[in-house]
Amino acid sequence: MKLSYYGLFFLYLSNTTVYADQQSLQVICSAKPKTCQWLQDSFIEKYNIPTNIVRMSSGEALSIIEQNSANPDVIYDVWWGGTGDTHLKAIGNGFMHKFSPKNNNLLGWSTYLSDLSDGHTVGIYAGMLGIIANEKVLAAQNIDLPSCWSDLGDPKYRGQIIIANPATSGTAYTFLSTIFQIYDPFQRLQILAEIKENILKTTTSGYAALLPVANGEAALSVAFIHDALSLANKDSPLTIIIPCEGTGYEIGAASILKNTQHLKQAQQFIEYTLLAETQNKLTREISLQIFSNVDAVMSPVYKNQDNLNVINYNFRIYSSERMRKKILDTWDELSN
Ligand code: S7P
Repeated sequence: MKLSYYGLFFLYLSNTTVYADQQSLQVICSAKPKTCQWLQDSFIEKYNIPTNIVRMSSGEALSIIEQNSANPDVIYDVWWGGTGDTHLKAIGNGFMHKFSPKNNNLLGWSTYLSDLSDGHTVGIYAGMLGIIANEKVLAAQNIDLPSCWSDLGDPKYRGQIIIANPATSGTAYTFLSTIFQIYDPFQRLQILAEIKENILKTTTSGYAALLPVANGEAALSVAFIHDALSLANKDSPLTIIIPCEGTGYEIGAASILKNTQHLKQAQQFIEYTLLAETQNKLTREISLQIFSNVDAVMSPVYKNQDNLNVINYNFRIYSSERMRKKILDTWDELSN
């Protein structure tokens, strides 16, 4: 029997259910691990509220929440970070608590997500997707850089792409839904089939796919550009390409789970992450997304307006149950 990506993923999750300790605030964090650790430490330091943060990729978190919605022993309180489409899907299925932040000093895209979810989530950060290339690896083989999403299917990039699994990763799901929104059904099937042929391996999270590319194991990845820039250094120069067709973007969200046993602390946690002071510390020390507080400093990655060739991303449609299934099934059924 051939186990699909999807099948393997659920097999993996069925062994990882966490029975949370009742005393602490339990937070699922879908940002990069360093950000999650920083949030745990700084929140405890500031409020002295026992808090336990578990890192999961966006799709992993969604599956855990879906599987455990009816199990009162599994008591996650907050889901912080990760792509907004996965939060919206959990909200659509009735798994999340209402939450409207007291903080009203937020940018339009942040409150847009609240409106879209009928007051069940809020946008914490935003970031654009891009093609990330290790030019040294390409130059060593005399291969030029791709310029467009469709170039990634060129046979010259065979074995040169490492991306995440879209069932587990919000980054990879955003990539597929971007291709779905740019190309017609025939073209997207063809492009995705060609790209899949070029994949060397997949990872669970989008950020994890960048590490082997930075280390020269392969030449190309697809990731949020702020994550790539926070990794780029002199020894492993990563080049960011905004594809010629335009690119998709994420609104990273924060929501409270319906079964929370620590509602007040959960609200306090999210409010803490909406403060300009918290967001500025993250920008200075760890994370280069655009943060949602009006008074937050602008990430140096996104200051350059030339970077903003984004598509009119449809969060409502691409977070729906039907569309998520369609996208994941399409990817799963393509061979590589
Ligand atoms: O650290 C910020 C960030 O990269 O973390 C999230 C993450 O990449 C989404 O992760 P998965 O692919 O693991 O689901 C992003 O939401 C965000 O840009």
